Amino acid sequence: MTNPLYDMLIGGRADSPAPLLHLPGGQVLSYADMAARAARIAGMLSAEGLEKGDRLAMQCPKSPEALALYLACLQSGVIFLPLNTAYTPDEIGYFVGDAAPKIVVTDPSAEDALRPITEAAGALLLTLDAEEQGSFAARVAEAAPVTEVTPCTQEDLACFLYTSGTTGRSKGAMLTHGNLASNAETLTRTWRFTDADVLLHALPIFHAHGLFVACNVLMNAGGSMIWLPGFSTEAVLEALPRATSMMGVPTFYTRLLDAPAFDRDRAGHMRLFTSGSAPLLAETHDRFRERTGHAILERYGMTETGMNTSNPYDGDRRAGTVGFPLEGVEIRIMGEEGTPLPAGETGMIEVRGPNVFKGYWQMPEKTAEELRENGFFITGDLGRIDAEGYVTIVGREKDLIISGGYNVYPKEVEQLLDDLPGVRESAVIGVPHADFGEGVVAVLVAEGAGPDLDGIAEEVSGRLANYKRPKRYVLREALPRNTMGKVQKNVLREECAELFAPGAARQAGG
Ligand code: MLC
Ligand code: AMP
Repeated sequence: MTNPLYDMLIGGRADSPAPLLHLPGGQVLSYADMAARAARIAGMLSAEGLEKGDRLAMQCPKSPEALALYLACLQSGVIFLPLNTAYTPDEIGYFVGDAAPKIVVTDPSAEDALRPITEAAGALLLTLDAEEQGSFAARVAEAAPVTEVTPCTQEDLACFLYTSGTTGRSKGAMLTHGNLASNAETLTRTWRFTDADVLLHALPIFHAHGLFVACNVLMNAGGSMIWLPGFSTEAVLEALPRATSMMGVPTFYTRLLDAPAFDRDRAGHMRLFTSGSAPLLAETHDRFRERTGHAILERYGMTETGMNTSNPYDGDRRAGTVGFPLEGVEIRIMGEEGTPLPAGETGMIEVRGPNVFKGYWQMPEKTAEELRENGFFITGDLGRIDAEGYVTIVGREKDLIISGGYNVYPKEVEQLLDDLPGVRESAVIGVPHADFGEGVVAVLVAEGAGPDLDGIAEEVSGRLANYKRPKRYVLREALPRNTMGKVQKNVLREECAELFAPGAARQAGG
């Protein structure tokens, strides 16, 4: 086979009438339909002169055509760069400058704002909306389909996923065909996905979870997906009786538990619920089991590595743990002295395996800081492995907030706030939030007459994606610091712990 990942996902079923996507209106798209869509898009990419190794960026609402675009890129050897639909033009400008894509596909509503960015970068800007209309669709309709598949090896690059860092600058994680294929194979086997599965797909498709875990696994298994544009409790409740399985972030499960209609009758027939991207509280796991009889299967992964660990399909799915290393994946816990720690001791989680990415795009020094020469990736997560082999994540060394399954790097928000009038300095923290797990809070130290909080909230909303924006602003005389001068964020987190509790006072931005 010349392009194992493409063949695994769609090429091997290019003539199959088996259902792939069940759409909200009742329409069904087969594997053959999807392969034909990918072929037409591949024709357009070729007509536009894109070649193996070129990049294409997509910031579009979820649609079957957006999935077909991903597959067409794999077919053509073009590196696919999916971008969160919440990113502002400011944020997109950075990714376009860094990755230099030849084509950028966006929602028509962002076209005017992105035009100067793509023109400066020499990229072609095309539009594709949620109804699959726009200049992208028009060009694809004109192109002759290409059924040839560009040969790609396991080492060839398939996708870039941008992930922010502790310095505030985003890095393009380079994922290979082999990374994605090996993870899809392992997860399909571990979670027993088959062509009889119908996955309820309510995740976005611009991140590892919704695209590589959900779509890749289902397509590898030959199953189908109930394709929802996003998560809504009503739509999920309505679709559940037709599904066998669902993958979600913890917010999906807490929202379902808030709905009285979510009960054993609605969920009892399901084969599997999985959770990841953020910690699932043991309390949520227990309430879910009581309500439905199902133990949610929690797993642990990240952009740079795909999935690393999973609770067992058979056996004890232990609340508060992320289970065992996946087949072929090594996990070790490192102490501060740089030596591996024995069972039960807490240290830095490091991961090695065919799932681990190739490095950060054009950032060899960042790659060297996080990816050891011996292949272990330093995750920034702190954890331990117990005597039975279960991995527990106990915290993060990296300064990271996870809100509703999206990552927010405080540095990026602080850098923006520090430059605003009336702000001497800021500290951005995550505090408990019933819906999103953690909610973003900005602690500000005033300068001069002090900040205009409404003005700040407005400025921030023009510059940062919605999930990164502080939901509360708190003013403080000074930031607490230790003797080394480092801001003690733990002190601030304690002070602000109740900010999102029911009845807590609201300020600007929330
Ligand atoms: C939306 N908002 C959020 C938010 N999502 N704020 C904080 N955190 C989030 N995740 C904002 C909205 O802009 C809005 O602001 C307000 O919060 C309420 O919005 P909502 O309508 O309630 O949000 P909704 O559209 O329902 O989205 C919530 C969500 C969504 C949980 C369904 O965020 C989501 O789909 N999350 C999944 C993330 C994911 O796929 N992560 C995988 C990463 S991969 P305002 O101001 O307009 O009121 C990875 C690797 C791995 O991590 O291991 O999987
Ligand atoms: P991302 O960079 O978006 O891929 O986010 C990856 C990070 O999400 C990991 O490094 C962890 O900190 C966190 N994460 C993912 N899954 C879990 C989980 N099941 N429990 C706790 N944290 C998780």
